[in-house]
Amino acid sequence: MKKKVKQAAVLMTSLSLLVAGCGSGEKGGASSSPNASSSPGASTAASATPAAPAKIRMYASDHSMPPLDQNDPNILFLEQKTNTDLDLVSLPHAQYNDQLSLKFASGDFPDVYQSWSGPEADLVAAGKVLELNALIDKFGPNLKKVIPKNAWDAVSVNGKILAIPQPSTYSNSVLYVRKDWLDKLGLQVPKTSDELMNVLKAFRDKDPNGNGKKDEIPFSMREKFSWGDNIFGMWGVNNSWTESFYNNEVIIQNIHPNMKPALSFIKSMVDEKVMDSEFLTNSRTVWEQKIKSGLVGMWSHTQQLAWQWQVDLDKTIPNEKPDVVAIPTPRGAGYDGPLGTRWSPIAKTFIIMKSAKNPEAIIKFFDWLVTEEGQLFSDLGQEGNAYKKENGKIVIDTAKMEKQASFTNIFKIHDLNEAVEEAKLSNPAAYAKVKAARDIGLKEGFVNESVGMPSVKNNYDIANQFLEAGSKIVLGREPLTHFDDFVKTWRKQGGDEMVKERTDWYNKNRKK
Ligand SMILES: [Ca+2]
Repeated sequence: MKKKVKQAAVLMTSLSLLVAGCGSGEKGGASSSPNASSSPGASTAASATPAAPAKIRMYASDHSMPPLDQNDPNILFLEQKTNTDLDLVSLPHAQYNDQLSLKFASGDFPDVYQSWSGPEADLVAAGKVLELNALIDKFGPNLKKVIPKNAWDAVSVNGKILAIPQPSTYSNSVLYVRKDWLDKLGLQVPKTSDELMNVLKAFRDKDPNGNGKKDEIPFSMREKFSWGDNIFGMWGVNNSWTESFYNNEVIIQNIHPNMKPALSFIKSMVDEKVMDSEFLTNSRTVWEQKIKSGLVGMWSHTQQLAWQWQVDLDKTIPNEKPDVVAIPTPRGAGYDGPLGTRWSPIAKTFIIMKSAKNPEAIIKFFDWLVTEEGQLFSDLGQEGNAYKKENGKIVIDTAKMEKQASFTNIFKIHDLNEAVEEAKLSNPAAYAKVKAARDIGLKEGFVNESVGMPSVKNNYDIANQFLEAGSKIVLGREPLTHFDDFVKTWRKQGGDEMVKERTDWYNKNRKK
């Protein structure tokens, strides 16, 4: 009970701040009477008087950062630029979906709310969600220009656009290699799974760290097969929740037949002792420690950290002159489909309710955010604060930029602004490394059909059952054929229902 009271108090405070913000805003007395601007008399005062700011009530995640004040200078600037009166309610990230559900269940709907996918199926079924096609055609020219088709597709059902997506054009994870080790041993970047195995064996045998000890860990990954994405990705599958349309069914990739060659390859890595012996249990800390101490030759990780890994290793093993580079995912033997990791074309989304009072203004609001000016603003705030322009180049004050991360997390609706990304990094070498990793990520990746699908009613313990069967296979306690038994058993114990549920949804809503 006490907590509820406290929340109400916070809400009251933010509302009163909003009112105060309006009163002291550039429009002065006009806001005291919401009807003033629509009365015929108002237009006689000055023909150039703009329309009253459109009120927009928005729910968004706080992205685990301090909530934004309604008087935050960036919010005020955004309101002024878009002629809106924004009532932003940021909800705690960890309970975001629960809190949203509670609000919706009690009939408390905003004009627009943030999500990470298309709207929940029950909201759509209840007719609560606004279809955006016509509005975007009319009021969203920049949205149409900046957001690619695959991102729109991920938030569309039967061609009806049900959210504004923030696009994400690259896949999650790339393969990193100690290029200095390759060079030292006269090795080429591996392009196939066989070449990869040869490189890993050379790392094992030829003392690339030069300490006279056979202490190298050619490849490392983390507990429960995590961060092994680009090993699985050599055969176009993924261990984290990923679904694909295969053989007229939508299946979770843990039961995809391509898992067999992937698990078989991991088994050979274990047999050849080129895989970290603790790969099934490594915590993040232990795994990072091994890489930073210069023992690991290759690992899979998010491509955004291409420069961070270099900085970390420069710090911990400067004498070895480490060179961390991202390389394309090698092609698995016998496989000819797309490589890399599962790929989501969207980052976050904004869903507009049918009850929204100013849908046109909401579309225009997001349309401004993806203009070149809006992109710079949502990334870096107002010019002269966290950034300035010198000879046409953006120069960033990093400390100030970090202070406005809360704002960026909520309002950034573009993917990456190249000029900003370049300016964020300390030097051209850093940018080159990050760009190279991103370019690999851009070319790679396969579609994850679960993006934009409703959540499953029951997953029939797929993750644990895969982990158990997969571990037994790669450790040699069961033969590779055990995979077929695992699939059969899982399907029989309810998995078939999940496959049917997903396939039915796909056929009804997505099949072309
Ligand atoms: Ca060594």
